[in-house]
Amino acid sequence: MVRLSLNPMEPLAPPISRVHRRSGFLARKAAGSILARLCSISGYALLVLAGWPGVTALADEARRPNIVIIVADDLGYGDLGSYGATRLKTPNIDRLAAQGVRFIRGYAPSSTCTPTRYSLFTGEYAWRQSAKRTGILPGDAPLCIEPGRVTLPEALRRAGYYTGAIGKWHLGLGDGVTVVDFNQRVRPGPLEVGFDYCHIIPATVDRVPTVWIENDRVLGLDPADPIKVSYDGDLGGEPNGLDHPELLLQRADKQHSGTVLNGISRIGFMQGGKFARFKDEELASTVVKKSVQFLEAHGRAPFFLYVGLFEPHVPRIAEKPFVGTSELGVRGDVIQQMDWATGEILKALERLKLAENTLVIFTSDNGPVLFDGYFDGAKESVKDHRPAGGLRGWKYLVFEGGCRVPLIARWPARLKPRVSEQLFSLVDLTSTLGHLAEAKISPADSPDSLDLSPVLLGETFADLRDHTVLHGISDTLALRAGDWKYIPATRRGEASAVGGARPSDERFAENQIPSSLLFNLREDPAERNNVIAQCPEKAAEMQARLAAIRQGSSGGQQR
Ligand SMILES: [Ca+2]
Repeated sequence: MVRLSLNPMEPLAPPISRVHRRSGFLARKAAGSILARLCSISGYALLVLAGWPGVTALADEARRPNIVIIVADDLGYGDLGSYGATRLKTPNIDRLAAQGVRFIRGYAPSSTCTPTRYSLFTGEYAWRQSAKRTGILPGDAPLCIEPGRVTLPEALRRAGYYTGAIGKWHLGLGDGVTVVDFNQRVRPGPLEVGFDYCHIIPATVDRVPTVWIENDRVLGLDPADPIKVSYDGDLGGEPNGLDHPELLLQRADKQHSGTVLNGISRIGFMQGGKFARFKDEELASTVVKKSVQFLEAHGRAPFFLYVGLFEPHVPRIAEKPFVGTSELGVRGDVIQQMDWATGEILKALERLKLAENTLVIFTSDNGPVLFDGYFDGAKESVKDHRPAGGLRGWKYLVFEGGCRVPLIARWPARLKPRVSEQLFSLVDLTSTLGHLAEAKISPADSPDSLDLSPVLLGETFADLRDHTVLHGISDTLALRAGDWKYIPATRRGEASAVGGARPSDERFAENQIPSSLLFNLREDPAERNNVIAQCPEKAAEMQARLAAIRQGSSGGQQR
């Protein structure tokens, strides 16, 4: 019943604690025990007092967790000590994993940033929308979530949570009718899709504009020096990376050779806003500072904090204390910086006595990539470290390395530390967290999201999700179901270049699937042995199931 040995499809995910499942009774007992601690009274008196209104309110708050979701950017399945890395020091996240539920079949629904984050907040696979809305968005793209939709943050807000987003956004800003003007109120944005507060950068650090936005205003903007942004052509007035390589801290490819800002050439062009521009070497500290301030200000209410970390996405510029601290070059340095940043947020929860009843989720939005536009030495310094933990592929691809990610959930009041084999897609966070927070999110609002809270709480032995769809660039899809993975041949016109990059680029070449692939992940976790010729019936079944899910079915899964 309890499988202690991990099957071979989990190549570098040693258990850090025994696989342990717990009953609903134990979970309820844990909730009771925290209440007892809170009240400092005996269990008997607790039962007597439970009917009192004040105590009921207290019980509610002990039952409903505060929620912090920390999403790393391009962190691979093998990039943490708790997931098998030996050359990286990630003690804070490893401790979180040891204290919580560590999933070894956690999946980003997409292998790139925007669509995964879209799915995380909406409970819908991003590929159901137009790629224009949910592809890898430029920094001036409109908001890709429909304002007014009952998203995860919106549902939590309606359920009485104070909601905040800090760090990376990359879900677009503005209505798409008027070109977003960063000198005015930047709306709609996070505040229109469920957040009470935000302190974000619009897209990614490698894209213009390189500014912070608090709520709906660019911070530090001087009206006399307005911001202009273009993804079509150089605006002039500022050096670009192609003409001025002498200004660069890191050489870059053509796509990343737009305006040079803070010694880094970016994707796109920007003018003005000189006082508003962020410094790359202060981004992590800013995320920590703002997250801690958020917890200090709102720790009394039930709260939901989304933290979009920047590491280890490019450009990788470590803050001073982390420069040269890893044995894997700058990518290692920023991963260790990311661990520090996570640790600071966890420390703040402890200091504020919020840790016990706060559900902390740590994960990544997609798999790793070494070279991603900047010649920063990451590739040359990787040694024998395997960022994807030995899985095939990387960011951008539907192979396991692109989508399988670390996924950790810690909630001391209710979750006992263990390793879980439950297949868990980040698209499931909407329904799962919504349920735990007693927030109303209908299946219509979150059509692809399953409530996996019984698994999280250890209340069931059942496998509540036996399949998930994985999504690569240019809307390539794969079906992961049971032990099997089916990747259909690339259709004509699919898998083309992304964002100006060439399809012959080695990052994207494997996205071209000349003929359909079928893997048995239990026997072949690295997706090396295509068995479609030996198992045509299984392939046909998977093909039909994927087609049905594309058409809107739940793929035969109960919800
Ligand atoms: Ca990413």
